[in-house]
Amino acid sequence: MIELHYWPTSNGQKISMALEEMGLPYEIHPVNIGKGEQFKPEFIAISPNNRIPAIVDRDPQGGGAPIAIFESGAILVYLAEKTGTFMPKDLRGRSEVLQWVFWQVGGLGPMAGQKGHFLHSAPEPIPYAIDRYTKETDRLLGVLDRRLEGRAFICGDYSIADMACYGWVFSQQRREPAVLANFPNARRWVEAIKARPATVAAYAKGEHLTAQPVSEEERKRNLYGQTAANTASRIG
Ligand SMILES: N[C@@H](CCC(=O)N[C@@H](CS)C(=O)NCC(=O)O)C(=O)O
Repeated sequence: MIELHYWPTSNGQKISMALEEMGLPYEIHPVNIGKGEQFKPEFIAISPNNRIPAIVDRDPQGGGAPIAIFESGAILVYLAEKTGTFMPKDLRGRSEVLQWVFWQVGGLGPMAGQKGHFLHSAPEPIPYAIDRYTKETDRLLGVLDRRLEGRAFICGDYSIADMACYGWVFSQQRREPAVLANFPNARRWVEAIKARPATVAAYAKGEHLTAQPVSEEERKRNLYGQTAANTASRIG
């Protein structure tokens, strides 16, 4: 059994998508990041960066003590290796999938995340920041679109690279339908992944969680303005 410590954000959903695709039994342990549950000592024990997602595999290959993993890219690779699925085993294929997983966690996710922050959550509009992250996200969507030219998925068959990227493209498209106007390959790819039964199941399992009310003020207090000192004092 795998414990999934998450909240249904783009980073969280990629792991529930993978668990659904792989048919692994898992139980959801919600970490309401708007309420500050990412600072609880029991969560920090498995995710020292106070970020979701994290997993605990109670039945690791070869037995032994449960394994805790944080960082969504590392979790996706772990699950692909555990099941022998959604990542090629040959040198070249594996290397390609890893490159695109790293591209997402180091590029698309952070840039699209900052774009969303400065557009929708910053206390006042900062034109330079909005422009910088909107352009960089657009550039990255162009990279993805070019990669998908003549390909159904990012690296041959559907893989953890697609699972990593999907939520970051889908969540932008949901908020800003025209964002993919110039990217027909990415549009086609998003629709194909959206329709997969595992994607539908993963998103459905997270829906009831976001229905829990958290005031905007509390959410912003918990998510923004974290420093080493104030995070350490919250962890206790
Ligand atoms: N690089 C990390 C990023 C994780 C991340 O940013 N998670 C966000 C939700 S999408 C979070 O936990 N935020 C809580 C906070 O900011 O305190 C990963 O890929 O797992």
